[in-house]
Amino acid sequence: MTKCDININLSRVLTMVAIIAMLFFVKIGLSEELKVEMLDKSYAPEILYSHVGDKIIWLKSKGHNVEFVAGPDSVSLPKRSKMNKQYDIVLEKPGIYYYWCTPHKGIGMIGLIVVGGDTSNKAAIAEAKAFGKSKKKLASMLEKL
Ligand SMILES: [Cu+2]
Repeated sequence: MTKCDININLSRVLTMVAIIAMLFFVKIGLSEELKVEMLDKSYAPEILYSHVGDKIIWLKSKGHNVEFVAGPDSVSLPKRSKMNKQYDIVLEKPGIYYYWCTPHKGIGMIGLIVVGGDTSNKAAIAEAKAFGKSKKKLASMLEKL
């Protein structure tokens, strides 16, 4: 093996390392942290737009939680959160996700998350369960998408 061959191999290895490092940073750079507040009887924002892979955080608030009701086809919905606790999730499948606050689901404390700009399951979400005041509210929120 000549000195020249070794140099070529080394430069290939360095190129590969550089590409892997770039992919790693691009992946990290694209995922954001998005925060949702749980106010008196509503979430803020009520409609959240996220990228695939963003971390979504509901900030700790007394008397509220997050319970997913519907999402894109065949997705397994995140577990219901504990009352009075911060809740973090990452959604990997594009589409609309619909959730409510368990004790306030009948008085309009509902939320939507649109992941990856995909609203193709809007009709299915419109058919999902909604109680009391939340029925009208869900319909009007879906109109805004
Ligand atoms: Cu609540």
